[in-house]
This record gives sequence, C-alpha cells and structure tokens, in this order.
Amino acid sequence: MSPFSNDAPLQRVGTIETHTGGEPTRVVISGGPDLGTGSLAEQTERFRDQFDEFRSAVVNEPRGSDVMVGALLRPPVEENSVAGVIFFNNVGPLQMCGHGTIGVAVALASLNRVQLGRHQLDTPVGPVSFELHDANRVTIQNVPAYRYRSDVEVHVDGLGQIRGEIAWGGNWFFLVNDHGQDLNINNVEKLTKITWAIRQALTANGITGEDGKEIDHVELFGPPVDPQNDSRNFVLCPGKAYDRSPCGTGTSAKLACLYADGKLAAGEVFRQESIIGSLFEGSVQEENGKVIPSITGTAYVNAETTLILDLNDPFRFGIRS
Ligand code: PYC
Repeated sequence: MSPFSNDAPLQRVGTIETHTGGEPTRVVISGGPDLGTGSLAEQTERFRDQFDEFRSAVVNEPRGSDVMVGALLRPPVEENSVAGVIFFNNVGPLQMCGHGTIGVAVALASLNRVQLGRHQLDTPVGPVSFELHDANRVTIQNVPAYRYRSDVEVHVDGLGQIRGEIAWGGNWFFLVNDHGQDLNINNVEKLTKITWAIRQALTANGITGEDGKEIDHVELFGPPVDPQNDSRNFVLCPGKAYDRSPCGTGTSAKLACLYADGKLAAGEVFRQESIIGSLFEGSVQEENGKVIPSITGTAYVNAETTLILDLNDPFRFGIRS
C-alpha cells in the first residue's frame, strides 16, 4: 500500500488492534507515512513535524478516542531488532509505551512476524526487548529506569502541598503516594481532575524531569483491591486520558523508586494493579549500575481494520484539540 500523503483522494491504513489490560493499541501495519531513515528519535521528530494529521487521523475521534494509543511500525534500525515503533496518542508522539510494546508483540505474533521467544524492538528512547511466552503473554525489558528526585513538594490549588517523586521509566512521571483519594473506577472524574491539577502545578512551578524535560504523566498509588497484589495505581496520560492498564513505563518508574528506597530487591516480583483491576508483574535487574525493569502483561487482538481517509471528508484527519 502506498505511503500516506495528505492530499491523495483516498488513503487506506491497515491496522491490528490490541488491548493490554484494557488499554488499546492501534498498530499501524500499512499505509503509514514515509519517515525516511535515521534513528527512531529522528524519525519521530519528522513524524511530529510533518505528519501530525496522520497521527490525529489514526487516534482521534471519530475513528479513535482520547484513550487510543497508536503504534506506527517502522523497519528495524539496529541490526538485532525485528522492527521499530513510534507510539503516539491524542496529543503527540510518546517516547516509549509499555502496554503498547506488549500490544505490538502480540500483533507481530498474530501476523507470524515473530515466534515465541525474545526479540528486540527499536523505540525513540532506545532498543527494548520483549519475550513472547505464548500468543498473549509478554515480558518486556524496558530502557533503564531511575528516580531523579524524591520528596518533591508542590502546591496544588484546592489540594494544598502534595509531595511526590520524579522518575523516568521511558516517560517522565510524578509519583504520589500520599493523596487521600480512593483509587476506585467510580472516582475517575475526580482522580483525573486532581492529577491534571498536579501536572499543571508542576509546570507552573518549573518542576521538571532531568535536563528540564516536561513531566507529562502523573501517577497516584494506593492499596490493592486484590490482596494478592502489591499496589493499585491511577495514571494520567499526557492528553488527559487515564491509563486502563497499570502503565508499563509508569510501573517501571515505580520499580526504580522502590529499588532506590531498598523496598524491592533485584528479581523480586512487584504486582501492580490498574484502576480497572488489570495487572502487570514487574521486577528489576541492576546492570552496569542501571536499573533495568521487566514488565509482564497480556494483550489480545480485538480487531483488524482498514481505516479510510477520504479527501472529501472534512474530518478525515480526526478532531484535533
Ligand atoms: O504503558 O507505558 C505505558 C503507557 C504510557 C501511556 C499509556 N500507556
């Protein structure tokens, strides 16, 4: 299928749709833009600068929704990789996506492009690997994670002083344990409001990740509902949607914080439950002084589609905010 061009009369975009613990990933397997060569980080810049209409067409309404995460498959860059991938959501590209990597692994398996076992995938923040245990169960080995700052206080209007940690897990997170909120699915409107207010307060107060990088994910933690698990979370994503899965990069950030506090030993399994009760199992290894998180979860293929972008359709590129 021809690569995307934004003035062609009719564009067809082939996808495999998966969900990982309730969080969707729309994997683009054909009809995507020509991003040229170079690192995935360079290709992502081209995607951001020149093909934002394509991003919006794939994930935004009326074809998608705020919660949809896109995954554009690219040829591998590194010698040992099976593919490259650029993740994106309702507001732009994501640096890395854990639930999405599990979804991509299951989509590639459904296409017979990978067999059971371990494979490497290129992302804008470096290669990650995934191990396909069966058609649905996958363990990803993420990029190194670390806690950047602990005991960070920020004043949030209506909430007062909120204390949290800043950590990298493939995206930048602000992690809050002490918030007094009920992490219940019936409470998502309030949780969204609160986490959005925290994010805005971080920006307003110039609180960032390393090198001034924007913290665009906020994560609240509380006790699990299932006593077999260790924790429940609520994760607010950059475009104001909450993650239905426990968030692979967010769980990686949490593991790095626990490890830094001596609350998690290398190889010990931490069971992170999402706001809808889906589960990731995480653990860390230390390699060359860096914390490497592994996250295990399951994804299912729930559709194979052809998206149609008709030049006559005024909303062919989606509703952009
Ligand atoms: O699983 O890393 C993740 C993720 C990031 C945004 C949505 N999901």
